Amino acid sequence: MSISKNSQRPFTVIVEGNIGSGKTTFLQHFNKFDDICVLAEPIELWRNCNGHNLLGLLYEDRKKWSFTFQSYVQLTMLEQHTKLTDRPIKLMERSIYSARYCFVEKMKQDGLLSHASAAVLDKHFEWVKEYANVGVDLIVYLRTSPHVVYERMMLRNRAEEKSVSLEYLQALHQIHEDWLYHKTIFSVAAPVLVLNANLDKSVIHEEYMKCEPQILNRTL
Ligand code: DGT
Repeated sequence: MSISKNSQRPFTVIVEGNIGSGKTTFLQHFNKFDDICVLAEPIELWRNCNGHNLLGLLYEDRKKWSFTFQSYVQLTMLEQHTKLTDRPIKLMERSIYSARYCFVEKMKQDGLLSHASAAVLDKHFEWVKEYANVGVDLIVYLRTSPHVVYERMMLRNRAEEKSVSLEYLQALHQIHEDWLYHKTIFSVAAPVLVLNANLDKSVIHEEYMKCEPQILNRTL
């Protein structure tokens, strides 16, 4: 694994959006292209870190496990960003940016991280941004309304997410909006393409196809 900032990286696209916004389906849509290295979110790693289900622990007791969880998310995201590939395009589900700007931010707002823990995460994040090869070229924002993703989340019934409330999704939505749509908080690492991800699965592929030129031809 190389984390040299100077080493070449593929054209890198990150897919962002609220929990349940359809990032996995989006990635599946692009799986068919030989040019693209598709990297799904490392959620299975978060569910099994040497036998510990960190995602489960997090939702059981957020105050106790937020720092531990985010430390591991940051590591696994760094691995994804720097994973070598021969393909010219890399498509990633989420990023080290949403981990910090959305999830850590929400934890700070909710008082789940001590000032000291937040400082450690921030120092790590700032170092990675400065010295590691985590640049991105395009951000695809799957824009949804919180009610829609809440329903989807209930339907998929992921065991760990039973305690996730509509209020939590609304707050997370607002942070995504401020970061990627209004661009009023944090810096935006690349141009943002906004898609209507409220659409039903039966028609969403047409919406996804709107991205194909930007991703495959790399023109913006
Ligand atoms: P999709 O395909 O759009 O439905 O994607 P999801 O909902 O499977 O993926 P995502 O990343 O929105 O959320 C997966 C779970 O992991 C969800 O319970 C939220 C949690 N999660 C993801 N990234 C982070 C993070 O950086 N921090 C925290 N606290 N939770 C995270």
